[in-house]
Amino acid sequence: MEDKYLPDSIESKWQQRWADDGSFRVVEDPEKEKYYLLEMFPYPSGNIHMGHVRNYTIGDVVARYKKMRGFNVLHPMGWDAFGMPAENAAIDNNTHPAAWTYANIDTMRSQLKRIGLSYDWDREIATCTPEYYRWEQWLFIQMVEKGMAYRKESYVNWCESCHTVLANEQVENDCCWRCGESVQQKKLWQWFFRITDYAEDLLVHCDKLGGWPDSVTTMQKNWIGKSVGSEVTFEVEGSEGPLSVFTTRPDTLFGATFMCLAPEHPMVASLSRGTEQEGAVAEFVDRILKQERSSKAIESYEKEGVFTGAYCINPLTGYKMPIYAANFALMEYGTGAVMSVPAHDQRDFDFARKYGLEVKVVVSPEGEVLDGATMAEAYSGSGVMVNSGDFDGMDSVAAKEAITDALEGRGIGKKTISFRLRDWGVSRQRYWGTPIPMIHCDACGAVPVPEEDLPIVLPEDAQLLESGGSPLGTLDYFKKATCPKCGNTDARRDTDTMDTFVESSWYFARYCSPEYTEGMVDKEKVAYWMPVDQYIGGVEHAILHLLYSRYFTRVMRDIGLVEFSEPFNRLLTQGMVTKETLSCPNHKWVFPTDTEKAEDGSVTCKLCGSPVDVGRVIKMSKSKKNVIDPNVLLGRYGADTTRLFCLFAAPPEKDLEWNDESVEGCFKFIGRVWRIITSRLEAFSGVEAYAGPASELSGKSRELYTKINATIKKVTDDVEGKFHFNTAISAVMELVNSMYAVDGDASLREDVMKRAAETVVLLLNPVSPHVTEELWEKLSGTGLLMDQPWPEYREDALVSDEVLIVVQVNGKLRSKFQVPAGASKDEVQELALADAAVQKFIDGKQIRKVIVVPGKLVNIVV
Ligand code: ANZ
Ligand code: ZN
Repeated sequence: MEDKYLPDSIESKWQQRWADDGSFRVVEDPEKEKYYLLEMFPYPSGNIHMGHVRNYTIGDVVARYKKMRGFNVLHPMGWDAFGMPAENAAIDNNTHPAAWTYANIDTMRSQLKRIGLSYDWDREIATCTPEYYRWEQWLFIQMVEKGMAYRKESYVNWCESCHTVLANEQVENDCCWRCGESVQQKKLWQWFFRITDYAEDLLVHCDKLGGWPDSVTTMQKNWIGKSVGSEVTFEVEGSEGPLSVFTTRPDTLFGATFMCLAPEHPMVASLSRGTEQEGAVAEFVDRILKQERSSKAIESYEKEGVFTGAYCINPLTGYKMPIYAANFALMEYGTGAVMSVPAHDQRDFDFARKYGLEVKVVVSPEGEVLDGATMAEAYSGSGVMVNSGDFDGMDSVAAKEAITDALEGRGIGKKTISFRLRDWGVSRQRYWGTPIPMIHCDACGAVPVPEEDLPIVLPEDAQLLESGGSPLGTLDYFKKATCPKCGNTDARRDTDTMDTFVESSWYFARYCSPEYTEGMVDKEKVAYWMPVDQYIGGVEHAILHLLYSRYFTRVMRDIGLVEFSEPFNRLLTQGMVTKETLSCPNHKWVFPTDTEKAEDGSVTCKLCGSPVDVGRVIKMSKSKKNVIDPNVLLGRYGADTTRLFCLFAAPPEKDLEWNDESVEGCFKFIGRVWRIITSRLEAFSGVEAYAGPASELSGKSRELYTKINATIKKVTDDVEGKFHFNTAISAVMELVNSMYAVDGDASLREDVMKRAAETVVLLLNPVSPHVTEELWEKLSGTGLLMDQPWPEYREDALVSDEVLIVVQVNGKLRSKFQVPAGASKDEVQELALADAAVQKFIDGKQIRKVIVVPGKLVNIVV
C-alpha cells in the first residue's frame, strides 16, 4: 500500500523527536575523534533569508555526514547580537534594542528549527548577554595589563549619521558601510588593540592555511601588506631633531629633492612655527584633516601640499630639500614622512611639476637617456644607476642593498619592514555593545575595573537619540565611578562600547563551554574541541572577521587560554543566492509573488497588469525585491525539499541561481523516493537487505547491486573533503531511476531491492533528514537513521558482470548488446554475426574481416 508524501507532518514529527531525545547534544568523548563544524553565526536582523538557509544547510549536511562517519560532532549556533541596526530599529519603532533583538532571536531560532538543522541548542549563545560579554570585558582587562591594548588620541573616521567611529575597513569609497553617509575625520581618545604586533605571525601562517581558499589568504596577505625597505635619517636645517623616512627605494636616494610629511606629523607644526609659512600650513592641515585619510581615499585625491618653511639635507648629495606637508603622505604608514624622488615615483613627479621642484634622474632604463627637465612621467622601473656618485653603473636592484649598507655604516640608515596593517581601534560611541570596563581617574589615568566587579552591565535606560557622543555618557549614575586604585570618588567610567567585531572574534571558543562561569573558556573542553575543523560562511568576511578571529586566537594563546594559533582548519566560502530582478513600469521593482507568468513565458504585474521586465540575475536583496521568503518555500514544499534544492542546484562555493522548476523537481524526486519505497513495504517485510558478495547474484539483481555499490562510492568520494553535494545527489537520483527500471521485474531479488531502498535513505539522510528518517522507520530499521553508520561499498560489486559490445559494419554503428564480462573473442564474434540487426547488413555479402576488441567492439568488414 502506498501513501502520499506529506512533508508537514513528517517534519514536525521528527523535529519533535530529535528535540525530545536530545539527538544533537554532545559532550567531550576522548574515545571518539571530534569534528567541530561551524557556520558563521547570524546577526539577528529579524528574519532568515535564503542566504542563511543555504549557508546553514551546507553546514548541516556536513555535520550529519560526519556524525554518520563516526565523529563526535560539535555543531553549535548562536547570535551575533550587538550592533547598530538594533539601535536604529529601536529609534524607528520606539522600542528597546534588547527587546527588538531578543524578539528577532526568537523568530529566527524557530525558523532555523523549522529547517531541521542539527544544532546542539544547549550551547546557544547570544553575545548581548552579560554572561557572554563579561568574559570579553575580562579579556580586555588582561590585554590592557599585558600592553596588548592601549589608549591614544587619534583621528578617526566618523559617521555623522550613525554617530560613530568607523574602522578603516568599514569605510567604503569614503562612505559609511552601513548607511552610505560620507565619512569625516574626528579626533577622539580611543582604545586600540595592538594587532600589528602579530602582523608577521598572521602573515606567515597565511601560507599554512591549506584548507582555506587561496583567494581569501591572498586578501589577508594584501591586507597585512608587508613591505621590505630601509629607514633613512635626514638632518633638518636649524632643528635639533632629525627626520626619518621609510622607503622601498633606497637606490633612488641621490634623486630625493624634497620631503613630504603627513599633515598629522608632529614636525609639521614645529617646523613652520615662526616662519612666514605658519598661517598657510595651519590652514592647509586644518582643511586636509577634514577629509577621509584612508589610503584608498587618498589615492583618488589630486596631490597637493604646502611648504613648511624648513629644509632637510640629503645625506648623500647634500641637496637642500624643502619640506612639505602633503595630502598623500599617511601618518599611519612607515614613519609618516616620505623622501620624494620625482623622477622615479609618479606621485612625487606630479607634485614636483605642480610646485616647480627639481626632477633628478638617478636610475636609467637600459639603452635610454632620461632628462628630468623634459620627461613626461616618472620612470619607476629598475635600471642602471646614474648621477649617484660611487654607485654609478651599478644595477639599481643591487644598489638598494649597497646604499643601505653605506648608510648603516654612517649610522643613518637600516633595513626595515613596514606593514599596512593598522592597530585595531575598538572604541565605539554607541549604546548597543559591550561596555569598555575601564575607569578614568585624574590621578591614576585609565584603571581597569576590578575583576570581581565584572560584568559591567549595559544599563537599560540610556538615551538613544543623543546626537554625537556615547549614549552611556548621558547616564550620570553609570558614568560616575570610584577609582579602584586611589579611591577617588570623582572618577569616570569609560562610556564607549566595543566594536561588535570583538564579540565575533572569540565566540567559536565559547561554544566549547558556553555556560562556564570560572573563566572565558574551560581550557580542557576548548583543548578537546578546538580548532574548528570546518568553518563555513560568506566571502564578505574574508578580511575583517577572519583576521580578527585569527588575531584573538593568538591573544588567547599568549594569555594561556588555548594552545593553538589558528582557529579554523578549513574554510568554505559559499556563493550567493541569486535571482532575476522583475520591474514594472508603474511599480518599479516587484516581488516575484506580485507577478504572474503566462504560458508563453511573458510576465505581468498583478498590481496593475503591466508587462514586467525580467532583468539581470543578481544577489537576492530586499531592496531589489528579487527575494524568495524561506517561510513560503518551507510552507509549500517543506524543509527536506528546500534543503535538497540548496545543495542540488549548485556546488557550495558557486552562486546558486533560484529556479522554480528546479525546486519543483526536487519535491517530485522526494515523492519518487517515497513511492518506490512505500509501495514495496509489504514485499520488504521480513526480508533482510542483501549485503553479500556480488558473485552470488545474476541478471537484473546483479546489475542493481552494482549500481548500489557504485553509488555509495561516488557519493562518498564527492562528499568527503570536496562537498560536491550536487553530483552526489545526481548519483542517488540515478540509483532511484534504476530502482524504477526494475520495479515489477519478477526475476529481481527482493533483498537487493531492499538494499537499494536502505542505501537511498542512508545516502540522502544528511540532505533530507526528515523524510528519510520516516522511511527508515517504515523499513523497520532500528533506532534513528542518523545514528546509523554511513554505508560501505563492496569492491567486488563495483564492476558490472556484463559489458556493452558495440557492433560496426564497415565502420558504421549497426547494433549493441550485453555480454558477460569474461566472454571470449570467439563467443563475442559469434554473437555479433548472429545479431539480427547486423544480419541485415551482411546478408549475402562476403565477410572479409572481423576485428574484435574484447569488452568493447566488433567491426565487420564486408
Ligand atoms: C622613495 C621612493 C622612490 C619611493 C621611488 C617609491 C618610489 P609600499 O611599497 O606600498 O610599501 N611612503 C613611505 N611612507 C609613506 C607614507 N607614510 N605615506 C605615503 N607614502 C609613503 O610603499 C613604500 C613607498 O611609499 C616608499 O618608498 C615611500 O616612497 C612611500 F622611486 O621612497 B618611496
Ligand atoms: Zn585614581
